[in-house]
Order: sequence, then structure tokens, then C-alpha cells
Amino acid sequence: MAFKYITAEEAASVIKNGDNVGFSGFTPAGSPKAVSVALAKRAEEEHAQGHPFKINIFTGASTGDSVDGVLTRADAVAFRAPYQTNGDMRKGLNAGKVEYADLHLSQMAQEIRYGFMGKRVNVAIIEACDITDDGKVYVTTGVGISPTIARMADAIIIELNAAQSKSIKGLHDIYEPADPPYRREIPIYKPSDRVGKDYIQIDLSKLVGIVETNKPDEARGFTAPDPVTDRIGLNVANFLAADMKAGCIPSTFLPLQSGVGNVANAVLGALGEDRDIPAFEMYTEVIQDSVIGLMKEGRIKFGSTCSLSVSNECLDEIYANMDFFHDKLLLRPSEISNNPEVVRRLGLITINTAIEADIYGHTNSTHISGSRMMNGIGGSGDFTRNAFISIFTCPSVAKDGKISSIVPMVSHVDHTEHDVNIVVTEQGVADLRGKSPLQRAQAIIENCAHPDYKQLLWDYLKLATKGHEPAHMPAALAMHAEFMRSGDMRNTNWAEYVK
Ligand code: 0RQ
Repeated sequence: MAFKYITAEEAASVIKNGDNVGFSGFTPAGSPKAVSVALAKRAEEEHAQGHPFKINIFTGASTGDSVDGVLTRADAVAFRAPYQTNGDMRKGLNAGKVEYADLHLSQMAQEIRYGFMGKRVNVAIIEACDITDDGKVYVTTGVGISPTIARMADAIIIELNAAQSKSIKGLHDIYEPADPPYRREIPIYKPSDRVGKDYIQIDLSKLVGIVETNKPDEARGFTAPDPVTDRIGLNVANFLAADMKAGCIPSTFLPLQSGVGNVANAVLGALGEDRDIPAFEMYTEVIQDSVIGLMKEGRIKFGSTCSLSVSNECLDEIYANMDFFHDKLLLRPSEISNNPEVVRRLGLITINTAIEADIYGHTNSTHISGSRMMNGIGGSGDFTRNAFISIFTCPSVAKDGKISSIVPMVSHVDHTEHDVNIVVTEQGVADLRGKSPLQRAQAIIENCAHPDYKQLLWDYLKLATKGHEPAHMPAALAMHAEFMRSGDMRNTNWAEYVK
């Protein structure tokens, strides 16, 4: 079949003001890089002529700057879901210019299908490395919600990216569950079980055209590890090794999920080095460079993921050594990589990052000072709530010690005390399992709080009204209020709250 090859500008011209536009990928991996840039230009031209032009962006997770960045800067985004990490988008949504729905990533595809996001997907833009005459689309480094948007969209645009190697074909496991009341179990009993096809079948009558590109993923860099992240990594590894020796974790170990960022890299590094922990598997949403390194060393046996969110050098290495990697990696839609049913069945050990945790174990992963959105909950809730053991990590202080990450009450709750098993800072580990609220508070203050804040937190606990979970309502957020007043939580004075 002769496909219609079109320019990014021609593709962008089919998108209308107010459209729901679905984008492929998960993190910058596999996210479109050309049509969105042309669309931003078009939005600016429309605005210059006094015409409104904004779209609603649906994705698997964050994207590259070519989607969230350029479209926000062009003031072309009305609504965004379910996750973002872009600085300009963050400013836009905190300024109220972009409406943002922060959702569990496993739920995005089904919420589109259920009609919760409006009745239709007008356009799907999918990055692919190949497409066949009968409409088999082979996606690239991130799957996200592509199967759902490709099936539901009125119009499909394919970005055929020559920078992505066709050798990635075969790594994907595309499976879209039926909706209730017809949904069945997802038959994944171990991370390497394959349940779907390695391509997305599209209806060619919806294909607007193919835009040829040659652009690498807009991978993010990470800052070098520091003593704090290294210590957190070591604390997690030591805890897991001890828990295995104690017989809570089976001696074969359990599959791991780990978030993104420097702490996640440090944790994986420490787990890799800890020879008390056997080689393990991952069932996760993002695979970073550190996982690939550990696979080469034989420390990680298999990785099921939604995206290869790796540096471009690391991706080139994977492409060049596909013989080695092809039976060690699977890329699945976010609905499957993060699926609560599968997470609970496989018994994952989950490791995610908090902005702050309170003395009872509630954690805040998203909002600074209760109101300013950082990124979003991402997949952390999908995994935490259903984990075998759920772990949260964070440095004990932020902003040069002026903020304690351990507080009497979190300023925003993403994960509740019912879902968080272990809190780890560079100071130590609080094991909250099998503990009452007061016992949890004692473990967190003693083991996780920074020395500068320990006494302050003990004094809060003394001040708190007795009950099943001691609290002092006016003082519960006093450390946050003090930071906003004087710029340093250490100035908090409980005397103001003593009657
Ligand atoms: O601020 O950027 O101004 O320096 O928050 O903190 O320590 O650099 O940590 O980059 O790992 O991000 C939770 C946001 C941590 C991230 C979060 C300030 C701090 C700094 C960032 P600056 P760090 P990280 C996988 C699963 C939720 C989603 C998730 C995240 C900035 O890990 O988005 O887990 N997680 N997804 O100074 C005020 C505090 C603070 C604070 C830190 N208590 N008060 N500011 N900061 N603690 C991904 C996917 O789902 C795809």
C-alpha cells in the first residue's frame, strides 16, 4: 500500500481548537517530536489573528519538551492529564493557565475509554519505527496509552522516526483489557509473561498520513549521585537484605518497581552491589540507565516496563546489542505495566520518592507547601497501594536544612498511612508494618528525622491531643507556616500552641 507522506505542518492542520489530542510515549521516551512543534507554531499564528486555539493533551505520563514545553510556551494547552515534568508546563498549571488532572497512570487509558475525559479522542499522534501495509504499527521506546488512543481516535497521525531502530520490534507486549462488566484477569504470573501482540493494529481509514522524522528521544540528564542519595540507597538495600534474612521476603527475592531520579538510581546501584540479595527481576514503569547496567552484570534478570527512559548513549547500546536484550525486556502499555491486579499478584517491592512524609506515614509526592504542583503522582500510587512491601524514600531535609521532610502532618496527601510500609531517609529506616499510629510516629521520628528536627517533632507529639492518632490541629501545619513566615522550619515554637 502506498502511504500518504505529509509534512508536520500538514498533519498539524487537521487539529482543531478544543480537540482532545492523544500522544504516544511515556516520559520523553517515544513521545512525538515534530507535529506538536508545528502545532505550537500554528497556535501562535491563530492567536496573532485573534483566534482562540488550545488543545487538551492526553498522554501516558510526561513527554519531551517538544510536546509539553513548546505547546505550553505557545499558550496552546487548555487541559492536561495525567502527569508532567516540564518546567514551563509546571509554571502554567500552577498559574492556573492550564487545567491539570493528576491521575494514577494505570487509570488514564480506561478513563478515556469510560468517557471520563470527554466523549472522544479527536486525534492520536503516535511515534513509530515501522508500519506495515495492513496497518500494524510498531511503536518505539515508550508505550503509554498508545493502544487506546490509536483505537479510539477519529484521526491518526504517525511520526515515523528513523532515529529509533527497527530492532526494537518484538520487545512490545500490547494488550488492552476489556471494560467492565466483561473484563477478565490479565494473565501475567511472572514479569516475563507475554500476553499481547508486539504491534498496534490501526484502522488505516483513519490514517491522516505519515510524518517522517529523525529525532532522538529528549532524554533527561541526572545530576551525579551525592552522599545523601548514596546513603538512602544503602539503607534501602540493607533493609531489604535483612528482611529477606528474617524470612519476610522469599529467598528467591521478589520483583522490584522503582521510580525515576537520582535516589532511584542510587537504590538500584546499592541493590546491585549487595550480594546478599540474589539477582532479581523488575516489573516497573520506567527503566533507567542503572537497570541496563545491572542487566549487563547479570544482577537484573528481566525488566517489564512501560518505557526505556534511558540516555541516548544507553539506548544506542541497547539497539546495538539486541541479541542480548531481546529476551530480557518487555514494553507494555501503562495500563498493564502499572496494573493493580498484576502488582498485587506478583508481590512487588515498590520504591518511590516522597516530597515529605508525616510522623504517621502519610506521604506527599506532589505538592510543595500543600499547593504548588511539582510533577504528579505518576505511577507511585498504582504500585504503592498494591505492593508486597511499599517503600518511600526522601532526604530528611530540603533547601539546606530549612525544611524538614518529616513533618507532623503532610501538607497534601498522596499515599496514606494504610499504604506506606517503610520510610527511608539518609538518617535511617522506619519499618511501619504491624505498628499502631503512636509506634509509627516513634519509629519515624527516631530513625528518619534529621537531628535538627528530632526534638521539635518529639515536642509536637507531647503537645498533641491524645487519642488513637495523637494530633494537635492548630499546630499540625505549624512547621509549614513557620517556613512561609521566616523561611526556616527550625524556628517553629510550640509555646504559641500551649494553652
Ligand atoms: O527543588 O528543584 O528547586 O531544587 O523538590 O526534589 O530532592 O531533587 O528529588 O528530583 O527525585 O523529585 C517527589 C518530586 C522528588 C519526584 C519528587 C524540592 C527540592 C527540589 C525536587 P529544586 P529532589 P527528585 C515514577 C513514579 C512523584 C511521581 C512518582 C516525583 C525538588 O520523585 O515527582 O513517584 N515523584 N512517579 O528542594 C519543599 C519539601 C521538599 C521540597 C524536596 N519537603 N518541601 N520542597 N523539595 N522536598 C515516574 C513516573 O510515574 C513516570
